[in-house]
Amino acid sequence: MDDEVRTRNESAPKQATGHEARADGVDRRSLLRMVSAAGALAAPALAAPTLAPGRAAAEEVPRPVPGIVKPLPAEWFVPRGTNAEMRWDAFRDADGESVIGRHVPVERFFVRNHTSTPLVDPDTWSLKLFGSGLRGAPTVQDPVEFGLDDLRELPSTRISALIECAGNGRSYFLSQQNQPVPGTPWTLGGVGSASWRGVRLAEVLRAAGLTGAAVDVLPTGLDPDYVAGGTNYGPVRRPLPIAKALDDVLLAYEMNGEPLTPDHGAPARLVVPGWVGIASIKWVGSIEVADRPLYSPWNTDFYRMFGPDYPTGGGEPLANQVVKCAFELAAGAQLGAGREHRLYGRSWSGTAAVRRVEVSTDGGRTWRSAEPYGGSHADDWTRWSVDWRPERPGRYELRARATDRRGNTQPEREPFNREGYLFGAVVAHPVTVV
Ligand SMILES: Nc1nc2c(c(=O)[nH]1)N[C@H]1C(S)=C(S)[C@@H](COP(=O)(O)O)O[C@H]1N2
Ligand SMILES: [Mo]
Repeated sequence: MDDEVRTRNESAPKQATGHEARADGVDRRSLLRMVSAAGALAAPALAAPTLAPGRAAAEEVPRPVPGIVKPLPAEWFVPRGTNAEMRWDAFRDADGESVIGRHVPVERFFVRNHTSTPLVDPDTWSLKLFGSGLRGAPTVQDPVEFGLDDLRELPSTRISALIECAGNGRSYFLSQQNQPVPGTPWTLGGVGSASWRGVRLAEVLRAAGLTGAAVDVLPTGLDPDYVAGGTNYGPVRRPLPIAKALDDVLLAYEMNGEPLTPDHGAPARLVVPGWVGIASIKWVGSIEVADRPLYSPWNTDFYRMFGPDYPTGGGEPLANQVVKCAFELAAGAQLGAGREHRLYGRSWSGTAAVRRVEVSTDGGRTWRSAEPYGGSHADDWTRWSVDWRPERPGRYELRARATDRRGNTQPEREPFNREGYLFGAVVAHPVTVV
């Protein structure tokens, strides 16, 4: 099934892995905390935003997700296994004032980790490129290497782009359609927009000697192997077709104007605009460039559509995200009767800029247009608001529905797929008017 070349460099990163932890009789949680503290001393530029010096040693600091380095205050995040979901009600303070602009601050950005955040030393790290799609076909043992300084010397580019998990919205398969699906039960907080700076992957590939024969590239993460259901799937890695790699993919080393932090891929990650989050490999250690199609469990077993409506081996590997909307409001929020409220939300699509957003405050019977603000970009979300004056107390269901410039819109019901990927149907948002 899996005929790829293994690209793991065993000697490369310092990781907060379970192996070392168990060998020393220290549990993984304490080890990560210790390594994090050491990292904060050794690499202040990377670790400063994640752990304040005074807090690193404090045993009582709760870590709701042990594999994540940054603090996860309950007002901002919902812990979900190895991941942390961003709360949409954290976009506004108690008075309804906006506290988040176009970009989500790094400390509030959702985290999706298959295992745990590795601490990679930026001084000894290098990106290793090899394979049959490069001039001279360098091998994994003798790759073309770029250190962080080498990458910074290449022309840099800044983009605004969303990262969104393919499973974002998965919980609505069960809650709205009565279809149980396995996997992280995200509501709508498995998404975030940031400004990314780095070097275009096309630039790096060309500098490494890209040939016209290249078909696929395979970036591999330096995080610990992903083990599930008794199977070791190896390090997180997913092939990317050369056309997308050369189009708009960024090898990012900055997020919102600061060096990447450990949880978001330091020292460098891919940002693959419009595509499922798994394409945006964090902590990239190597990239194979091949003159033939490449495979890993992440484009064969995972991140394809499976189910009665799909071929036996699954649909094509997932690429673009679907259209979605979210209100900057808690589920079950209370609003005063007989008063004018301004409801805020954001809409996005993995295919094109959002063209229209409609909102219903009566459970989907009537719809009106929301007012966009702050511009609309293909790789980013569109912010909007709508005014609503509910006269009578009671329970209401808010709905928002977006359409992008290609005409993609949100259905009432999402066709089932076994893993619950790409839930794009209109989401009912309950509120209580008091
Ligand atoms: N190496 C590596 N890269 C990874 C992952 C991972 O677990 N390991 N998770 C992927 C998934 S599924 C998503 S949705 C995004 C999440 O990026 P974030 O944690 O910065 O929000 O990273 C992707 N890149
Ligand atoms: Mo994801």
